[in-house]
Amino acid sequence: MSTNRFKQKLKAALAGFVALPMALSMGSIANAETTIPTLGQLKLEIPGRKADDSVMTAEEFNTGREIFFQRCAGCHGVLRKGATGKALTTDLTRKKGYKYLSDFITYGSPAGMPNWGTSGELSKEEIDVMARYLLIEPPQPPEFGMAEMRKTWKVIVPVDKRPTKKMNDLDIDNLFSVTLRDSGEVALIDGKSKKIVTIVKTGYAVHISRISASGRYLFVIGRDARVNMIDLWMKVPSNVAEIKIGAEARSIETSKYKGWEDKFAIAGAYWPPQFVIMDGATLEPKKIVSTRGMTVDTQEYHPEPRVAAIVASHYRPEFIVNVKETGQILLVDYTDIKNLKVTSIEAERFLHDGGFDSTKRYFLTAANARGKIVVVDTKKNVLSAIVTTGGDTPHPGRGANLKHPVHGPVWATSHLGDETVALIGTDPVGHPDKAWKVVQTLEALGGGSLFVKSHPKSDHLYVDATLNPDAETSASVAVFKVSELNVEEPEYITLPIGKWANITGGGQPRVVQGEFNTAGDEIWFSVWNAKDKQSALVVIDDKTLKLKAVIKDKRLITPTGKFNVFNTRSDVY
Ligand code: DHE
Repeated sequence: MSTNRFKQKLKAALAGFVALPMALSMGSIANAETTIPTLGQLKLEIPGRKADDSVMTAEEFNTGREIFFQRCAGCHGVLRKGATGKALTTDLTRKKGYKYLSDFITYGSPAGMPNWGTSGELSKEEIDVMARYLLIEPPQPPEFGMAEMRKTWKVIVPVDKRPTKKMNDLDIDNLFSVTLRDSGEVALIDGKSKKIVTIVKTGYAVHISRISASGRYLFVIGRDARVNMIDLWMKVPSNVAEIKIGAEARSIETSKYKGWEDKFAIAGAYWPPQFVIMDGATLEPKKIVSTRGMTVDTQEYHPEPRVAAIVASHYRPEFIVNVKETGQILLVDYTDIKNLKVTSIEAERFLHDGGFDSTKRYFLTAANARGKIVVVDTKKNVLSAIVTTGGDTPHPGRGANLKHPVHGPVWATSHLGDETVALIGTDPVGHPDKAWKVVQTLEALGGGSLFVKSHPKSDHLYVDATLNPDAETSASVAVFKVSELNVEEPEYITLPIGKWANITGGGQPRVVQGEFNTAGDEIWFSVWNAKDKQSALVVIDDKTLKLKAVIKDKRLITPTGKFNVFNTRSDVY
């Protein structure tokens, strides 16, 4: 037990985030065409090159494009308009020039740009190519409309061939869907026995799992925008439908409003910037909606507003869609898809992840690069507040709901860029003076935190520090006792989860994303190592904070997110 405090202001945490292996599958994008100008045309100096030299050869251009999509697009955007990372449009890059760009890529910056050169991630030759690549116009990747989507759509098991009742003896509600990031699979693990029930092939670098309101269907989305639909009623759960909804994506959700359970699924794409509403039983694409449009602040057109988190309203037949770059939150009414009604809420730019308060009425979501949490009232369909967290880059996941001994119901977010955890009051009726205000700031292990977690039955708040550059910190979790938050500087307990996993064969395993079981008496963490190294899942007894189990299996390759069926479908966190 220790209360070590790492107070470094860890901008490097952000750098680590994008420096993680990100081999995106960008096949369709890799065919885009562009003309490559000469140095004379651009009036640019590149040491050792003459004015009539092309800025790069076609081969170099392909290399640059591939590296950009793998390493840079997540933060800077495919069209380089900037989001978490700075804009890299040619009006800016040409002003800075080749030398500046290659130095920047080599050494990084304290504001979060990874040091691609000095870290050894990119060679000198690759950095040279990247600096030149940034001097020419970004290629516009192809669109992906209904025709392309339908070509990829497969119903593997038609609805009338599926079981009419549950064919296995699994406790489905206490099943965990575990992302096996780099093998493009999910492991379904029984919550009680901790045994792997089956491993299901999914899209490349799976991002998240979400579960239909009934609990029968599991939806998984990969970074390559492939959606897999798994039927948990089958003797051995497996894929029953599949579709690709673009070139790159992160979010998926299903309809949850009473009377509309399991009716629709929705997936949001990073490229092209759009979302698609699909049939909830077959994934047949029904309606594609582009998210291109005006930013909420300067009201300028943005060509690449990516779809970040999507949640399903419990108060209305609506999906709530975060549009990252424009800062619009769209409330999409799915009762009449032909005459689609969308309420557009002016929120804040750079929306990312978020979740509900304990009543499920308010959606709290991070505008991470703006240091804000936006609150939407999903009953009245209005913006309730925009809260400045006071920390650097809030990153809540779905957040954590706590009953604070002084401030009443609060929702928590940790931060990528520093050690703080902001607690925001969420009870406008019982505690009106605290609602939508940061009522307390906790200090946890250090920067690089990705996720916080609690459960209505737990008296603990768990905070990871996954991307902290210090190996011991990134393999540990801070735990606060909720009933003891009534002091000015609450202490936390450090759980050395990475150590408990007793990983053999090396690597630098990072501990990420706690997830409770259905009963709310144990919490699971991933011990996430490189894909050729041993990883594990570690289960902690929530009452005693003692190690309960370590799950190891050579099939558990790069486990990251874990999604308990009951908690995910009912938004319990
Ligand atoms: Fe995630 C959720 C985007 C990197 C693990 N991630 C999300 C969501 C978005 C997102 C928009 C919310 C989806 C929703 O609720 O509908 N993530 C991104 C990125 O753009 C980013 C920063 C960079 C990238 O290029 O992908 C990124 N994410 C990561 C990782 O490196 C993580 C740690 C490991 C991995 O598997 O790739 C990671 N993201 C997760 C997890 C969730 C998530 C586990 C779901 C958390 C939850 O509790 O719901």
